[in-house]
Amino acid sequence: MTRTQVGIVGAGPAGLLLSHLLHLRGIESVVLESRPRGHVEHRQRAGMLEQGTVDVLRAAGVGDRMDRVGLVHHGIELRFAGERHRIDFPSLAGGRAVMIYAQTEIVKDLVARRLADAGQVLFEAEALVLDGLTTGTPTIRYRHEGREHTLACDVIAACDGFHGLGRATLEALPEAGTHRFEREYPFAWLGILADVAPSCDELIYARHERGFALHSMRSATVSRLYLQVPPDAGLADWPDDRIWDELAARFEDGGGWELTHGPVTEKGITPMRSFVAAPMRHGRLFLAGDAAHIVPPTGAKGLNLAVADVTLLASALARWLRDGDETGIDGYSDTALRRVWRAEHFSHLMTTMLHVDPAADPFDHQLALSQLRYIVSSAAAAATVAENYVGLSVV
Ligand code: RFL
Ligand code: PHB
Repeated sequence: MTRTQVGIVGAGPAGLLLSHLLHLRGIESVVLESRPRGHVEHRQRAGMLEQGTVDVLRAAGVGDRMDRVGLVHHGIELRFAGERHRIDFPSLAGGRAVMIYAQTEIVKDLVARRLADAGQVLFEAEALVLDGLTTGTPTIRYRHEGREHTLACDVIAACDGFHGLGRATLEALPEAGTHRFEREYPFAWLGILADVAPSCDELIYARHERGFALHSMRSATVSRLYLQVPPDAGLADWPDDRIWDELAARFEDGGGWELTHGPVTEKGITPMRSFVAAPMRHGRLFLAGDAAHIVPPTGAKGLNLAVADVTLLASALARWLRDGDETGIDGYSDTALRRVWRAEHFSHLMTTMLHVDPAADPFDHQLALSQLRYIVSSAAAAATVAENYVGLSVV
């Protein structure tokens, strides 16, 4: 049996950043991660950071590489019906901007920093059972190097993603009173990484009658692109040539804009889902990040929500564990959920407006087009998209 103040399950961005923020406040933690370090550091996922996320990483002293190689973007393009429209963030959202910096890089920066600070991050350590949640000493039973161990803690933070143990544990306890709110979408995203310079300076979100497409990037030489595909699509259905042809068709603007092709270095399919589990706390177990909520990636909010949750949780836990002040932890779930629901709404709006539901009737199609036209012709409507996209400081 070992002991720590905060036992953290999961070394994704939520768990690693929580551990680092607690360390800065003099609170000790142990992070247990079921997968190997290389897997966690190379899993291709999100890439767009809100201004607030950038500010948190800088203030925590883990923003140097982000500031050196990240790309600051001041707008996005909406493309539909052969038209191109720019949403300008600084003029519409109080001078704010966003940063393109991949989740893989944030995770590498945080792992390096935790290890440099002699933090305990155990890879290939799978949490098996969370116990004693309403006692003064909850425990985590986990398997590491072929043996089972027990970690006794003051608090457990489940930062273990959508398929993790934290939420499953709460859902199996009727007294936790966990509610699920969820929505499935009749499509998925096929994402590629390609060794080619981006064909645009800012992200392009395109609605085309063939479906949605997104042009994002990782650097001046690496592009990240996504296509709406059927929910049951397999990678075998999508050889590289078909992907490039489909992307070119969906980004078509009738005006000579061209998509440059390049070698595809990675491909994956992600289901689309909206999900919230509430409350995000039971006794001494706290959920943060994807463990508690999922958004479809169209609003680029998943990683940003994970960062917002643990920023709140770290200061609430520090006040409690250091000063005995419980107000922060008592308000954690309600405060976090306000931001979560704002992001759920925005992500749902972006998703339904930009994707083509094969079962939708022409009425839905016209509603989506009308919503897009409104956004690109009214400063008030454009500001709604801009301020949600760059992130609201108070929700
Ligand atoms: P993560 O990153 O899923 O990390 C959870 C970690 O917990 C570990 N784990 C366990 N460890 C020990 N014991 C157990 N029993 C465990 N069970 C699980 C897992 O191995 C993992 O390392 O959650 P976190 O930290 O909350 O971070 C959230 C973000 O990762 C997530 O919101 C975004 O990446 C969502 N997301 C995207 N967001 C965007 O904004 N834009 C995107 O393009 C985008 N693409 C994606 C995504 C999420 C994906 N997932 C979850 C399948 C693409 C994918 C494929
Ligand atoms: C990405 O760069 O991976 C990305 C950017 C914006 C999104 C989703 C994904 O909305």
